[in-house]
Amino acid sequence: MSYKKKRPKVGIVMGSQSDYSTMKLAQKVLRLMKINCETKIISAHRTPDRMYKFAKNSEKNGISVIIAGAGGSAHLPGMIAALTSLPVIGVPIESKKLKGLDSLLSIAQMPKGIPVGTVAIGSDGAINAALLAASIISISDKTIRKNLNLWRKKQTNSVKKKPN
Ligand code: RP5
Repeated sequence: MSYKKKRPKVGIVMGSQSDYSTMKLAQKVLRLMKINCETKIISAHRTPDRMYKFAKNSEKNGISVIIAGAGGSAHLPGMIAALTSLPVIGVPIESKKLKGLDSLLSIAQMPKGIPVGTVAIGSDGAINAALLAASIISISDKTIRKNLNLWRKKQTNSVKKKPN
C-alpha cells in the first residue's frame, strides 16, 4: 500500500484560505518525507463547530500530529490543543498589520497546562513544523526516520564550503 492510501498521519489546518500560501510549504515537506497528511481550512472563530469536530475526532482518524497555522489573534492552535492531547505545532502566519508578531505571541504564550509547540513566523515556521512533525513520527517509524535523516544529509551536502 502506498503512503497516500494509508490513514492520515499529520493534520494540517489553517484559519483561512489566505494562510495556504504559507502552509502549503508544510504539506510539501511532509510529502517529501512520504508522510501522509490531510489539509483543511478550520477557523476557531468562523467555524468553531468544524474545529471542535476535527479536534475531537483527530485521534480516531489516525492523526498523530497536528500542524495549525493561524494569524492575528491566532487562537486556533491553542483551542485545538485544548480539545486533544495529540501534539499540536502552531505556525504563526505573517499578519499584514503586525508582521506576525501578534500571531507568534498568541501561539507561544499559551498558559500552563495546554502546550502548543511554536515555530518561526511564516514560511520558515511552516517548513520547520513539518520537519518537527516528521521528527515526532520518526520516534516510532523507522522509514520516516530514514527519510528525515536523508533529507538532513542532503541539506548538509548542499552547503558550499566557500562563497562565490
Ligand atoms: C486568521 O485571520 C487566519 O488564520 C488568517 O491568518 C487571518 C486573516 O484571515 P483572512 O481575513 O485572510 O480570511 O483567522
